[in-house]
Amino acid sequence: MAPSLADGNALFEFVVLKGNGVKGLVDSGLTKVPENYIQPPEERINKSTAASNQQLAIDFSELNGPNRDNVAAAIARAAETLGFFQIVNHGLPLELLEALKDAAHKFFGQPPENKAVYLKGKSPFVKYGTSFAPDKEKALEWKDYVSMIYTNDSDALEFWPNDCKEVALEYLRTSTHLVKSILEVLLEHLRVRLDESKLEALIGLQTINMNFYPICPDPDLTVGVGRHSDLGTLTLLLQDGIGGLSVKTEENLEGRDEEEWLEIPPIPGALVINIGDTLQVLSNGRYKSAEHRVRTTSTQSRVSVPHFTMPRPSEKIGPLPELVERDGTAHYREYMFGEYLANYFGNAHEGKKSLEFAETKSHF
Ligand SMILES: O=C(O)CCC(=O)C(=O)O
Repeated sequence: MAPSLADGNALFEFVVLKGNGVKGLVDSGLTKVPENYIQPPEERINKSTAASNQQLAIDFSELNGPNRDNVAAAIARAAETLGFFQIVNHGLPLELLEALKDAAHKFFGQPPENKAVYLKGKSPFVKYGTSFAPDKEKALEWKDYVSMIYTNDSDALEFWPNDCKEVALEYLRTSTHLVKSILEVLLEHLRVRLDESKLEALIGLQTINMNFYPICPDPDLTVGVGRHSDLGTLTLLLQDGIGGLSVKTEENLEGRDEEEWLEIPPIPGALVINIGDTLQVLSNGRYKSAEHRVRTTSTQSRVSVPHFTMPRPSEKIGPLPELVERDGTAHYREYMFGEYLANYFGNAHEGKKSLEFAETKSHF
């Protein structure tokens, strides 16, 4: 039974510890946002203030044709400025994208007890949960998720949830190919060559997540995901048609004199790509890991399916030596990626604060 909304501890136990998630709370018939979810005013997302990003989706198929140089330049430019771009004609079948969204709805539509078997700590291959760091957050995020950690195909088929495993694995297989091509373009632009094994090592740890944002009685008070950057190398994201994802531009970007939030509008059939902290570090700050956040909606639940690629925990990460030599200084120190992971998951979302872990004194 759903707890009294006025009892914060009971609500936390119901949503987080027992695995009912925000979905369980919404299904219990709530009509107002409980205190645990009310964001401080500075974190709330006012719909009217986000401008729509006019950047067009990049036609990825042109990377293999006569227009390659222009497409590669557009990818590099987006990575150097906003840290976000969208691609179409990427080669992932549209039926697969539809099947992924359906699988996400199916997984979260199950009774709570079926999802709770995957609660954090129960399996090394799957983590089901809600919000990002519920123990550490001032206000919870209005989101449930399931994270499928990839080791190999047979573990995925044995341990990932039945409703999602086949499509999620197919998504991982096909999108890894895309991620590698994007990484190659970005390295080429920096005039750095990495052998195949080093490239593999930079994306040696991969997860497919499914996010579920239930309808919210008052989106102005809550966040679906708070301001954060991703920790890894590149993220490839499938979003449905509801919208709500926005990215923060930096000051001085393309003539702006102050930072601004730009919507990343849903484009049918497109995939969103964003730069993670690791690529910002590797590129010695040239590529921008993008700060982003998600607004909730009051009309329909939203799903998104990110494919996170990152180095293995035992990988040593730091700015690429060619770039340090060229720039004359390293803006980030070297560390084991496992240390970065522990620091990232040990803190609540707070914009790009995660990168402070890697910054040196010469950081701009
Ligand atoms: O749902 C989205 O559009 C973005 C999700 C996200 O930022 C995340 O899962 O880290």
